Amino acid sequence: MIRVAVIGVGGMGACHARNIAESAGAAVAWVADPATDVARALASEVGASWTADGHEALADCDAVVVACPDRFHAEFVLDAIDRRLPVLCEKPLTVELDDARRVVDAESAAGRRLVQLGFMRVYDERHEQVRDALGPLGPVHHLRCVHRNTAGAPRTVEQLLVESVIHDIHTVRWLSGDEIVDVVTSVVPGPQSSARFLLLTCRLAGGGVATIEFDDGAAGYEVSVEVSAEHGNVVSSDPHRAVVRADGRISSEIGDDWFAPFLDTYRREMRVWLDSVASASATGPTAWDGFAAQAVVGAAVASHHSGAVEAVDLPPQPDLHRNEDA
Ligand code: ISE
Repeated sequence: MIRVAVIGVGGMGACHARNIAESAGAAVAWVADPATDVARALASEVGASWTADGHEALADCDAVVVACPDRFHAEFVLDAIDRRLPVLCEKPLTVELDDARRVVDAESAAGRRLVQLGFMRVYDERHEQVRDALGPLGPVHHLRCVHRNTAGAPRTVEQLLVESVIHDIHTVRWLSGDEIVDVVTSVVPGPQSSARFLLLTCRLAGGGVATIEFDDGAAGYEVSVEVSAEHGNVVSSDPHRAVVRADGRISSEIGDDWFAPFLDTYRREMRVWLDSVASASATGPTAWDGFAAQAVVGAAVASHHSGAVEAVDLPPQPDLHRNEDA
């Protein structure tokens, strides 16, 4: 039985804890969060012990899920690596690039992969279909990600990039198999000092280009991808929703929630991670993927301020993360 400590009881922590509780061969040993009432309730629901101190939980478990607020990710991932515990960390890996570098270095020094990063689009069937279809189509010429979010509280350019667009940055790297070498960011402002719409134009190391369109105040939540490659073009399928013909119109519901469309994806992500813990061989998105995506965010923020094309400066990739799924 794999005894997992879940750090953080927000939406993602609770989702992961419930998925673990329903998984064969695994149990939630600890739920750790200072938000006592919510944490205690979740702990009793999934049959776990509760603590306010995540490090106490790490001292008594076989594996860790880090789903606390982004700014605390690095602290817990580094502790997990130090204890040689496998860790599934929610995206983003960290908020600061230097912290992401520290995680990559610590894992390299440990000499084996311990971190799986929560870039969960890679476990989403609609994205997997695109990846599989691209296999025989040759080099990517243009990759287009469209990410329509429904407005919550107004957010800054930096928040949109770190909290949301980072998914699309990973999708670009994963589907193209390329690093992003430079980026230009265009912003349509929202109310006060918030941002409403971002367009990132990225050059890829292999000569292709990628564009990421992100709307934080769309009419409904939608994520899609379209890829033009040397020998063909692939467009992700629509999520299945009934098409209604009534009153002289054809209509289909979009939905405004980012969580519900991915419930199966989170289950699959958890199953893959638990299997990798059981076989002591981490798979999936790496700490390097988290670092590289964070470096693109840094260049995109710089481009927003300078109005110019900004290079993404990546150090050499450590051997440990080479030849892994991007
Ligand atoms: C949210 O945190 C997610 O992870 C969703 O997948 C993403 O689409 C959304 O924009 C984020 O805010």
